[in-house]
Amino acid sequence: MSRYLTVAMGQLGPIQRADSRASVVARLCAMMREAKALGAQLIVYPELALTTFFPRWYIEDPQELHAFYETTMPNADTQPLFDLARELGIGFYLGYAELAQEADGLHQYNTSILVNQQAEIIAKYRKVHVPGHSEHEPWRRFQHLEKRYFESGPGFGVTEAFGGVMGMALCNDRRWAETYRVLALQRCEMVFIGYNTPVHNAPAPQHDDLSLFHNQLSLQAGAYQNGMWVVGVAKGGLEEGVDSIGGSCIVAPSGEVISRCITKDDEVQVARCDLDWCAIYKRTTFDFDLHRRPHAYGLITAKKGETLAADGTLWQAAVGH
Ligand code: CDV
Repeated sequence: MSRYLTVAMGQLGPIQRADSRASVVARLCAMMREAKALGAQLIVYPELALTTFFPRWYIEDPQELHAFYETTMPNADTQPLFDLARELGIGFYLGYAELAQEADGLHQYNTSILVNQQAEIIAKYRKVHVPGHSEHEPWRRFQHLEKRYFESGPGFGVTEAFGGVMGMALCNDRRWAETYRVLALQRCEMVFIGYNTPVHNAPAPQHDDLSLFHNQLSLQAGAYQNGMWVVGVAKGGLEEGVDSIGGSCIVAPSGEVISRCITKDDEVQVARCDLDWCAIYKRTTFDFDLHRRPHAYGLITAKKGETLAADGTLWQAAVGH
């Protein structure tokens, strides 16, 4: 049996600070038309896809900062994207900065939404692994103030849509094994992950040459070890003087990359993904019910100086307790 879903990556090139939302939405719409022409049922856009990656700046004025956030979705600027999606009958995943008025006040999240082919928002995800730092660190070439500008979201969930079980994550989430596993434990068959990743990693510049490798390594491992499709989509290129990786790709449950972007600009690539391929892995090597050993993974974590014995218990004799 086959359950095909044709998915497009809508990779973005840079968005400069002076670029209006309207101009960005026009770029997203152009890619949506191209995706439709290529037969896609869904297009995946990057993280923070409506603005420049503003956490690279230390911004003290709340009004100046909040200009980068959306308070409603859709809104006047993004409505054309929703209208086009409805006209074309194509779904989309979109990342943006969210300013949410909640009972206890204003909250800031790094958010993505999943929109169906009728242009209805069917799921919202708020980034869990918020990286970077929260105070101004002038020694860096540029800041990464996500911890200042975004709270961590509540967790990972799945949505039945597009003929399968879909999940969402954002950027740094893709480096964490837990992201994929928590989704896979909920039967996830395909996860969408938008990202913004500068080539330069200020706390660990020795990793700069490995940025693209680490991106792909994470996406491929997550796909294979969980028997799921992974769609990773970048905003790349030289944005406000900061060079970010591209490398958007679609990874099959086998861990193989079956489609990839080759530029760091606006670029659409598609893949025809059989959601039934997940079962080949989920029912064999990664049959969780049959082979996982949760009791051995331990609620026990070794602290510094302690050792875990083979059965997962703390081997206290080794440290003389
Ligand atoms: N936007 C991100 O989450 N970026 C992070 C790094 C560069 C801090 C990432 O893991 O790619």
